[in-house]
Amino acid sequence: MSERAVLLTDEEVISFIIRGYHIVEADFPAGFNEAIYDELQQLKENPGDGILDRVPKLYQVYDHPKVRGALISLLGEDVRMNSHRHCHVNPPGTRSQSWHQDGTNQRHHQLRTVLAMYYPQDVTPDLGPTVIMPGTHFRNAPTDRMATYANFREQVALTVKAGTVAITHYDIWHAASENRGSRTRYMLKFLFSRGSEPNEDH
Ligand SMILES: O=C(O)CCC(=O)C(=O)O
Ligand SMILES: [Fe+2]
Repeated sequence: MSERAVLLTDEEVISFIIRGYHIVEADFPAGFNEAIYDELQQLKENPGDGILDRVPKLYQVYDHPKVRGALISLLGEDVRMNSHRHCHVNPPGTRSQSWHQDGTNQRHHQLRTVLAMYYPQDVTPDLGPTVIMPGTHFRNAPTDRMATYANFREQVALTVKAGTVAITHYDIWHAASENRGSRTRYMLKFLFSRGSEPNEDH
């Protein structure tokens, strides 16, 4: 039996609704994040959706009580891991991505899907952090139009500690930034969706 989920407070849920993201700093056992980093480095090709089979330790990331609790608070007890997932590899020397929303905008008055982005290494400003723009999850924007957008005053660079899981609304504007550092920055992007409608209890 897994440890009890640590749910979000009402303030944290309200903050997510307004800003479109919530950061979880998970306390994994010593050496856990480093072991995942090493396994990722040994992959000969990117296995796409198969990343969970290739690196099964990732189950423990999304089963962490604080991660599971945040997902339950946002998407209900019946929250489901999506079969689509991806290991985003940002090696030294890459250029910044353009601002974008993933896939087709899924705008809906209820929260349906989130991205849960796990970082197995510390992400310093030079190591190509993911940059997100709070509040943009309600704003449908064609990727073409965003191609000329540069820095926003209120953008947030996810400079985080190893073991952090950044949970965002699926529609938030985001981009990988350039990696000026000397090692690869990984980000594991998993999707979670609501499995059933909210009831009176939650
Ligand atoms: O690697 C990142 O930080 C973000 C990558 C991304 O958003 C994408 O490729 O869709
Ligand atoms: Fe993306």
